[in-house]
Amino acid sequence: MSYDLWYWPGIPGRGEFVRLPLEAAGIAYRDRAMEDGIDALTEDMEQRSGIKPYAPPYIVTEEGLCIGQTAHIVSWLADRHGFGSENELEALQLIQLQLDISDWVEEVHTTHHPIATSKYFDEQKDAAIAHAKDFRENRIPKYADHFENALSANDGPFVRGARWSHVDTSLFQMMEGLEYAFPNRMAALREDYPRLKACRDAVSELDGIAAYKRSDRAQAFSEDGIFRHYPELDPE
Ligand SMILES: N[C@@H](CCC(=O)N[C@@H](CS)C(=O)NCC(=O)O)C(=O)O
Repeated sequence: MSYDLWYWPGIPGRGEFVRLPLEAAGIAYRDRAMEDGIDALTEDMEQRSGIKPYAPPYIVTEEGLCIGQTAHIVSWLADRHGFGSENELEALQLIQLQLDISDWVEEVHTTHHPIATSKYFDEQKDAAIAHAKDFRENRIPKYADHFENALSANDGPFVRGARWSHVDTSLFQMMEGLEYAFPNRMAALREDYPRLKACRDAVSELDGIAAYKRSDRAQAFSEDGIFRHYPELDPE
């Protein structure tokens, strides 16, 4: 079984939240726009009929089933491949946490695009500086507290305890991205969140993730993606 993952080539972006559990679980997939280019992605989106994904990332099965929305994709993959939970309450709580991560990702995007997604950062820099200050001071700790608490429910290093889930790979990516975008703020906060650090370390040590990070498939963060480092948004 293999999947086609469609996401904008050249950035980790939201696509990375889908790649990571696929890589961790050793599930075969093709990163179609990385292979065939951005035009292939826009053509694929245009030729779809019926109810379409609103935006990448989306995933397509060999049978042609097409699913969008990052949190929805990884929760569905988790059910199919056993990195969710067989326990109904726990499975629902994992989806809830994954949706919380989606909200957090959107807030990261808003730090550099507080006025309009369609405008450049330089056109909204003053608003971004004000918005990022609140994000650094209030929102990062509030979300981090929430996930530190979730990680305390079991005996770590993952939310479920010893077995990783789609929430852990997404928390790993959040921590990686925040460290890239807000290194000063994250350095100041790091000691306050030992469970998040342990989770991130444990995900990085999963065989599939370690191999992926060594591969040429892994893409670096940049100022084209969701997690962007603008020094004005993370003063010392
Ligand atoms: N909530 C969606 C958001 C998808 C999304 O915003 N994708 C971006 C790329 S990361 C995009 O292509 N957006 C185009 C648009 O919003 O017009 C998800 O989590 O998958």
